[in-house]
Amino acid sequence: MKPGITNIVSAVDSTFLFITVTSVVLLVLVTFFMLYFVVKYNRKRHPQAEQIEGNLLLEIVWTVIPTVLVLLMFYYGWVNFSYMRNAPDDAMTVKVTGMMWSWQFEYKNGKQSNTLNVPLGKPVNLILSSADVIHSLYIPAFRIKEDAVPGLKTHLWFTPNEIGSYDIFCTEYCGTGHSHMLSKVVVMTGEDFEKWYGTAAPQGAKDRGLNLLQVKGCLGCHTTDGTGKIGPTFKGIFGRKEIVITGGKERDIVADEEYLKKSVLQPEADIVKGYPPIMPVIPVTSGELDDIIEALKGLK
Ligand SMILES: [Cu+2]
Repeated sequence: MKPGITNIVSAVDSTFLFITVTSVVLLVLVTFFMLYFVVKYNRKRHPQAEQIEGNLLLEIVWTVIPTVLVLLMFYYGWVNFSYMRNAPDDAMTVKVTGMMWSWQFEYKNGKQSNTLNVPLGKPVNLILSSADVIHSLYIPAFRIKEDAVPGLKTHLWFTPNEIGSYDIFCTEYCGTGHSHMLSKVVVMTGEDFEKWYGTAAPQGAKDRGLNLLQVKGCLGCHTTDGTGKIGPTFKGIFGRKEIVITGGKERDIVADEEYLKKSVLQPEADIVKGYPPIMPVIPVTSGELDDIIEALKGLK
């Protein structure tokens, strides 16, 4: 860790401020002199053009000053960038998976969540990957952003310094649900975090299923309150009559267990009329699928 840098937010902000202020000062200076010379050397005052040989001192000044400025920009950029790329050894590791269209966070003890819960003051090292296409995890409050790429592990770290809840966005256009790919970083006290971290996984098929609907990102596209989103609502789905499109032909079905299972495993097989055929295949075990069906039966 480089001395003098205490956190990523101030490192990014100070570099950004330095580059912006320098650029604004130069813009004002250049514009001022441009207008000044337009007035000073206009044709009315100088009907006869004259040859100006040059000025060695002036040329040295306008070469050296910008060179020093861009070297300083590089220096600050490099020092702060290398600080941002190297997580401290005591950081807590969280696995992040981007998928169409949700974020899944997995902790060391196997706990999964669709919000990033972290304890105050402890560095967090995120290891990113993607289950389908390229996404990009962006946490503006912490000034960090990194792509989540299928088949590749990328990383990102930060230290949360204030209790609160902060937005997470996907900043790589990843399809129809891209703008719904939102989540939160929830910064809590160490005590609250330990309590949350230690909570056992939900018991009972229905509760496990409801948790899976969250964690697997289903609720990114399907609601449980009866309103349509990107896909049909889960409310009252079990036993509902639907018109689906199968291989280009409309047919009537009843959403029974067999149909629901098939819709998870082969989302493209039957498309409910009026919805786009965009549901990705989300990896589930057969046990998880049974729990999900139990949860769907309960959403009346
Ligand atoms: Cu995305």
